[in-house]
Amino acid sequence: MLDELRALVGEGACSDAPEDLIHWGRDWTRAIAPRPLAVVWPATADHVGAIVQLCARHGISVVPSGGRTGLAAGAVASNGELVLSLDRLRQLGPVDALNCSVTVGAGVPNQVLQDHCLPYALCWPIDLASKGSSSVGGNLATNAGGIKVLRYGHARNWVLGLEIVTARGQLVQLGGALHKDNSGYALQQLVVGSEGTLAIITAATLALAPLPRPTQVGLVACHDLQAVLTLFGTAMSAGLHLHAFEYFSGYCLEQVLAHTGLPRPVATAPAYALVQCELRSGFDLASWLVAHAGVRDGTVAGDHAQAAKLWQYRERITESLQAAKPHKNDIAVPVSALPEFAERLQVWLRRTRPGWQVAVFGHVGDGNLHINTLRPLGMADAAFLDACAQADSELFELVAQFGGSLSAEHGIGLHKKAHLAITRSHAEIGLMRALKLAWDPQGLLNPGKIFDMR
Ligand code: 2HG
Ligand code: ZN
Repeated sequence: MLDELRALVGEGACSDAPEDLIHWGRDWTRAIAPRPLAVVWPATADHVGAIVQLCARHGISVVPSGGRTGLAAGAVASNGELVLSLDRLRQLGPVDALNCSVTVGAGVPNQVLQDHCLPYALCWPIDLASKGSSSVGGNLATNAGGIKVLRYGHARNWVLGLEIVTARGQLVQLGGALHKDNSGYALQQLVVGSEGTLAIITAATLALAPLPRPTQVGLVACHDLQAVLTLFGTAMSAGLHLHAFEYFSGYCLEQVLAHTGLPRPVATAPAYALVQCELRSGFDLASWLVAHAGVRDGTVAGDHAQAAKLWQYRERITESLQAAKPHKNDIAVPVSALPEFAERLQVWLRRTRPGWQVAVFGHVGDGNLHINTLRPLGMADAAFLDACAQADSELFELVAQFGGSLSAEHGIGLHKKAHLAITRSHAEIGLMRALKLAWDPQGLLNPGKIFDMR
């Protein structure tokens, strides 16, 4: 099989070296050990098709692989699969400024795409802390969210067409550059967010947005999470034209300061909010924030460079926690239910994780909280994982009571599939299984991710 692969893609484009297997066989998660058969880096979509056909003949499963910044083990190959990296599919098509669209290869990093569109005063408005390394294909396969969902929505809102390779190795174009196309099922939307289980994305035609109008960014220290949520409610009712409204706890900021060496931006507090809104004449974010009860201290960026610095306190939380291998939750409830849910969450955390360090942060403007639980000193890895798995069921039951989701934006991957039925009905999961069977009858593409077939 490996000889055939090498003959197909070239000697240097396929590896089974132990260090490659570890590096390419996993994403940002660390709980499951990578154990792929090999890694292959095709140069063209036709190669991708031929590789899938080869795998089908040999009965080898395929794990499609993008920038591997995912947090749900959706790109982990732990079971002798072939890792199929889309890294070399980096073609950048011309920007169609009139149609506001561009076609790019799946391996193009998010930031490279943004730079490509900038001269046309356009952007692909999916903005992520991992934009330097996450790729367009991965962003779409996981329907990535990020820090501007409040303003622009998820990745799926910004895709027009997809080029895919099916589980039979067929290259198929789904949709095109059309902003309006009501001719039957929107199959490209089915592939978006399917985490590589239905097809492999090789290229995408993306919808682009005009560059945002100038914005103001402020970082404020608040009494608690409830004060942050009240501030958000007031901002919404005041019609603040929000682009982002983010929360992080005092503990998160301390971890970022320790990890990055950045200076303390505002007075120490239990909770912080990062607010980004459009610059409108007659509105001054600084005075608006100061006038708000519950805000202890704050700073508003004077220019673009200062705004980018303020964002670092929020965007660098994940990397600051990474060394501690935290257990991650990524839940969502309807935004209006967040204040009551947050109240119940705090009580639940105090009861189930007394004395544990828990980093809570997230996109409160989207009803999305990230809960990172750190392993207490002296507790063995296995005991920690067991305790977290048990706590997860309780947490997701609570989320379900509020009509929420156990994964707001990171996806299900291997990590959350055991709990999927808590917030998705059996009927829904049954329909997902039927689709998987129709698209991938041999179960070759990213098997075991999202749900098992039985
Ligand atoms: C973020 O919002 C990312 O920074 C990562 O979604 C969240 O590390 C996490 O739990
Ligand atoms: Zn997030």
